[in-house]
Amino acid sequence: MSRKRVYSAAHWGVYEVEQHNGAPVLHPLRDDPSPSPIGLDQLDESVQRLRVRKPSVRRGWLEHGPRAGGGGRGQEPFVEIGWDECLDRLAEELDRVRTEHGNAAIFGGSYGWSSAGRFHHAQSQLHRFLNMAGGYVRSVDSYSLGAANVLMPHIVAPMLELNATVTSWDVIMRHSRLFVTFGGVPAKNAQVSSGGAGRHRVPSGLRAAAQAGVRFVNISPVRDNIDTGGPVEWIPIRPNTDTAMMLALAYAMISRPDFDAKFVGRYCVGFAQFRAYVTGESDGQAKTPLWASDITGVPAARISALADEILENRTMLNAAWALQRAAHGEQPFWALVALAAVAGQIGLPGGGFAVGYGPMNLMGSAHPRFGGPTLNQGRNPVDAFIPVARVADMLLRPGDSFTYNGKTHTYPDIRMAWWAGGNPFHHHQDLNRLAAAFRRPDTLVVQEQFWTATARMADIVLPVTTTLERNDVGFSTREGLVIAMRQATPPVGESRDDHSILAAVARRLGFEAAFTENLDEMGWLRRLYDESRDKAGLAGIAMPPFEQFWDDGLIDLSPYDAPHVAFAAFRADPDRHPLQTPSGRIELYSERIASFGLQDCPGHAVWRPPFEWLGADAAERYPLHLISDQPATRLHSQLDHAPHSQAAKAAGREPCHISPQDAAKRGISDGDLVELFNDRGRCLSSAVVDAAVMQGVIRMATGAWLDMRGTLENNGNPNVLTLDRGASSLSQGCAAQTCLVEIRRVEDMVPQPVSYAAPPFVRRP
Ligand SMILES: Nc1nc2c(c(=O)[nH]1)N[C@H]1C(S)=C(S)[C@@H](COP(=O)(O)OP(=O)(O)OC[C@H]3O[C@@H](n4cnc5c(=O)[nH]c(N)nc54)[C@H](O)[C@@H]3O)O[C@H]1N2
Ligand SMILES: Nc1nc2c(c(=O)[nH]1)N[C@H]1C(S)=C(S)[C@@H](COP(=O)(O)OP(=O)(O)OC[C@H]3O[C@@H](n4cnc5c(=O)[nH]c(N)nc54)[C@H](O)[C@@H]3O)O[C@H]1N2
Ligand SMILES: [Mo]
Repeated sequence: MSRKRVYSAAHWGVYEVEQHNGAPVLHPLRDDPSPSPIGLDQLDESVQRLRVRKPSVRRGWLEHGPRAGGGGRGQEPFVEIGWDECLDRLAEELDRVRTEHGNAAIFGGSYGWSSAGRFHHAQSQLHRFLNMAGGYVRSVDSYSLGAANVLMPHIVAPMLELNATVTSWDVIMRHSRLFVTFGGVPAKNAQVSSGGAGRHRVPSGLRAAAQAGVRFVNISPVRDNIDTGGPVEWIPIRPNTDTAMMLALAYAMISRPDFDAKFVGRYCVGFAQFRAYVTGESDGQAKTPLWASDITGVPAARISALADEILENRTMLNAAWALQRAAHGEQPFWALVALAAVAGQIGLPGGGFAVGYGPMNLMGSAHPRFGGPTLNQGRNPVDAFIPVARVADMLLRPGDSFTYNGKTHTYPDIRMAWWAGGNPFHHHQDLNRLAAAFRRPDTLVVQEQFWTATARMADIVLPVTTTLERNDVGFSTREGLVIAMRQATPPVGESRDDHSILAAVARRLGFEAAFTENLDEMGWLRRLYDESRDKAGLAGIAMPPFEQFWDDGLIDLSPYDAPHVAFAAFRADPDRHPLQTPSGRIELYSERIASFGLQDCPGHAVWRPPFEWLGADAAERYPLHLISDQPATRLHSQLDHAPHSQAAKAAGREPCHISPQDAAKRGISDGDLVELFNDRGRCLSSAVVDAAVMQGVIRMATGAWLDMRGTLENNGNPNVLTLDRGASSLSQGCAAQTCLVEIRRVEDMVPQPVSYAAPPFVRRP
C-alpha cells in the first residue's frame, strides 16, 4: 500500500517524516541528489535534552523586576514559573517601558535565522506583535550582507535581486570556459537556503561544469572550499586583500593595447574616474600587478596572466559573501563588479559576475521565481533603527551618533530588548563586549527552543516549539518546492509556538484580535498559501488549492524551470531594461556615494587597508589572520549539540585549522590543545595541521556554543576574538572576517571538561 508522504522543511533541506512505533523518524527527501545530514538528528535525545521546557525567569528579576539590574544576567539561577504568571509579568513590563520611556526604548530587531516555515517565522511574529504594541527600534540589513546590502543598490542592484537572478548552472556548464572565484564555492554553505532548501544542486552543478570542460581558479586563503571532482587551481591570497587583486586585474586589462571600452561606455557610468584611479592618474599609485602582489602575496605574473585568460575566455567571476563581511567590505564587491564590467561579459551566457555561487543553495537555480507566503508585519510607528551589527554600540552608547548610508542617526536608549529566533551570543563579534552591553537594559526577553548562550543571559525565557511540533508552509525563493510542513510530534515540555505566545501577551494588552485576526494556525496557513498562490498565478505558475497541497505534501515547481542568464535583458537593451541605480547603468563611479563625502568609502572602488590584516603593524603581535567561516556540520549555532556537529569536534571542542609552517613554528602538532588569543579575548580549540590553509591564516568555523570559564572560552567560539567595528561609515556592516590572533600550545593547564548544559535552576524562593 502506498501511503502519502509527510514532509518537514528546514533551512538545510526537506525531510520525509516516517512514524516508526509511534515516534517520528527523519529521512532525506528521496530525490535530493546531495541531501544535507545536518537535520537528521533534530529529534535525537542529545538535542532535546537542552530544550527550554517551561517559562523561566532569572531569580533576581523574578524578585525585583526591572529594578534587579542586569548585573546578575548569565550568572543567577532561573526559576520555572507558570505560563499565566509569566505572561502577566511580561505584559506588565512591556506596558511599563512604553509608558515610562516610549516605544523607542524597546529593541525588537531580533536578528537571526530562526527556523524554516513562513507562518511561524519568529521575527515576523515578533515584529507584527511589537508594531501593534506601539512600535520598536528595528535593525536593518544582515550579518550576512551588511556592506553589500547598502552598497549594491547604489551601483548595480539590490542583493535580493542579485541573489535571485544568478546565472543558472546549466548555462555555466554550456557556456562558461573559465570560472574564477574569490573564496571558493563551498558546498558546505550551499546546504542551506533561508526558508527551506530544496534539492541540493551545487555539488552536481560544480561537477557538471568541470566535466563540461570549465576551468576553475580559486583565489582564497584556504584551498578546500571548492570541490569540482577535477583539478582546481588554487591561488592563495592574504585575507581581506581581494580588492587589490581585482583592481590589478582591471589595470592589466585596461592597459592592453586592444582594450575594448565598448561595454563600459554603453552599460556603465564613471569609467573615467575608475580608470584614473586604477592607472594612478588620480592618486599617483598605479594599481599594477606588482603593487597588488605586495599586498596580496599573489605573484604579479599570475595576476597579469589571469587578466588575459579572463578576457580570452567566457568567464564567470564569483565572490563569496565572506569578502564583504570585513573592514571596507564594500570594496571587494564594488571592485568585482568593476572588474566584470571592464572584462565586458556581463549579460552574456556564462560570463559576468556573481555574488555569488556558494553562500546558499539558491544561487544558480533554474527554478521559477515568485512571491512566497509572508506574514504581514504591519507598520512600525517608531523611526529609530540601527544597522544590525551595531547592537553593542547602541546598548553601550545611547545618545551617540552613527552614520549610515549617507545620513547621521542617534542610538536610542534601550530599556527592554526582546529576541525571538536569533542567537546574538552566537552571531555578534567581540562577545565579551556584547556581554557588558547586554547587562545594560532593564529587561531582556528571549523566546527560544534551546538553552543557548543568549537564553542564559535573559531575564525571561519563553519555551518555543520546533518546526516538527507545529504546522507550517515551507518556501524559499527559487528552491523549486512548496512544502506542507505537518506537525510530526507533540510539543516538548510546556513549549508553545511564537505566535501563540505573542497572542497571549497581546490579549493582556488588549489587541489579541488584531494580532490573530481571529484565525487559528490552519486558518493562517490557508491565508498565506492562498496569497502566495495568487502571486504564483500572476507569474504563470499554477498551484493547487490549499486542501490538495496539504494532502499531497509537496508542490514541485521544476516543470517551470528555465535556464537563466543574469543581466541578459539589460545587455540586450539597457534603455528598455535599465538598472535601478540612479543612472540606470552600472555605476563604476557613484555620484551619490561620492556626495556622502566618506573617507572610507569614496565614489568608486578603492583599496583601503583593513583595520587588522597581515600587512599591518598589529600583525607583529598577532601574526595570524583568523577566518571564522560558516560551519559545515550545523547552521550557525543551531544543532551544535547534535551528534552530527559533535562528531566533527576534537575532545569536544571546535577544531582550528593551521598551516604546517605556522604550526611548526609554535611546536603545535595535530590534535594539540591550543589557545587562540588577542586583546579582546581567548578561547580553547584543538589544532588541525592542514596544508589546505595558507601560511598566516587560521580557520575556525563559527557556531560552537559560547561557554565562558572566567575569561577563557572553553568550546572554541571565535567570536570572543573577532572585532566589533562597522565595515565602514557607509554600511556599518559586520566585519567578522577582519581579525588578527596568536595561537599557542596549551601545556600549563588542564582544561575544564566541555559541557553543553541548561543553566542552574532553583525553586521559587
Ligand atoms: N565570527 C563570525 N560571526 C558570524 C559570522 C561569521 O562569518 N563569522 N556570520 C554571521 C552571519 S552571516 C549570520 S547570518 C549570523 C547567524 O546568527 P543567528 O541567525 O543568530 O544564529 P542561529 O544559531 O541560526 O540562531 C537562531 C536561533 O533561533 C532559534 N530558533 C530556531 N527556530 C526558532 C523558532 O521557531 N522560534 C524561536 N523563538 N527561536 C527559534 C535557534 O534555536 C537559534 O538559537 O551569524 C553571524 N556571525
Ligand atoms: N552549513 C552551513 N551553511 C551555511 C551557513 C551555516 O551556518 N552552515 N550559514 C549561511 C549564511 S547565514 C550565510 S550568510 C552564508 C555565508 O556565505 P559566505 O560568507 O560565503 O561563507 P563563509 O563560509 O564565511 O566564507 C566562504 C569562504 O570565503 C573564504 N574567505 C574568507 N575570507 C576571505 C577573504 O578575505 N578572501 C577570500 N578570497 N576568501 C575569503 C573562506 O575561507 C570560506 O571558505 O552561508 C550560509 N550557509
Ligand atoms: Mo548569514
